Amino acid sequence: MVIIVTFVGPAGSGKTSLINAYGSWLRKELFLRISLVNFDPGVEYLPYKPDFDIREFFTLKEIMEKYKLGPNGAFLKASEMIIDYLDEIFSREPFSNIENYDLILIDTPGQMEAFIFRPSSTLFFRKLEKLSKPIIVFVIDASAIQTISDAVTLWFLGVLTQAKTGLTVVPVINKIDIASNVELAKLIVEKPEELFKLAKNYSSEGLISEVVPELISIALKTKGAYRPVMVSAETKEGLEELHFLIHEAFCSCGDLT
Ligand SMILES: Nc1nc2c(ncn2[C@@H]2O[C@H](COP(=O)(O)OP(=O)(O)OP(=O)(O)O)[C@@H](O)[C@H]2O)c(=O)[nH]1
Ligand SMILES: [Mg+2]
Repeated sequence: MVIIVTFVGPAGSGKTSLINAYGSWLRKELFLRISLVNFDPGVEYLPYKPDFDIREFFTLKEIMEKYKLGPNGAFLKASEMIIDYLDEIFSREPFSNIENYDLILIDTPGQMEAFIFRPSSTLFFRKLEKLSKPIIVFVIDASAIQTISDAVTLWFLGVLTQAKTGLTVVPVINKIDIASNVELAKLIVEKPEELFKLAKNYSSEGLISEVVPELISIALKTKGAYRPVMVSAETKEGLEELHFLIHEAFCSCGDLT
């Protein structure tokens, strides 16, 4: 059964680069049949050749001009348009021939509030669910983690993605080659309970010291059995662990027939 992985994460976290690196690695090392799909109408340059590209239907630029919108309004419009075109999109490669592929990797825009956190994404994922059990890889940018609250808020966006979609979400910490605070990033992966203790003793005053440990305890409750992995789309380290994690998440939430 095909594994469909949607890469989600804040702007610039490395979704596109990671899909490119992971897709190439899967082809070269495991000889798997991989299809790459672009759902970001705003991207100007893609490092990979997609089998399906939403820009064949519309681009952000066209929407901005046609509807006289700014970039954010145009992203909102684009996510509504994806739903209008849903049947047509799913009648195209690779969705029309999923038996030809082992994995389909889907790229999404970083403007999560304009797609993932909108009603459109529910319809999109319901459609994917008809093909296979969708897995979401949530990409966290290690170079954006400097403090405990950075670590927790980015991690928590993944928890919210899980709450919104109801799907299995595996967090992945990307850009470890340029991590701002590698020890803190590592804590999410290796000892999230430790992060909780640190946050409890957080010297900062007021709400943060109360809210942050609460957020961590919710994240811990919802994290499931998967240990996040640390990767770099640039140096390619961690790609094997990422594959193992995706496979594990797929096997434990769907059947393999
Ligand atoms: N050093 C380093 N840079 C990275 C890594 N992954 C991505 N980048 C860089 O980070 C920037 C953003 O990467 P993208 O792959 O475009 O990120 P994205 O999440 O697809 O961005 P949006 O689609 O705009 O949300 C680019 O300059 C990449 O070269 C990494 O692992 N290490
Ligand atoms: Mg991108």
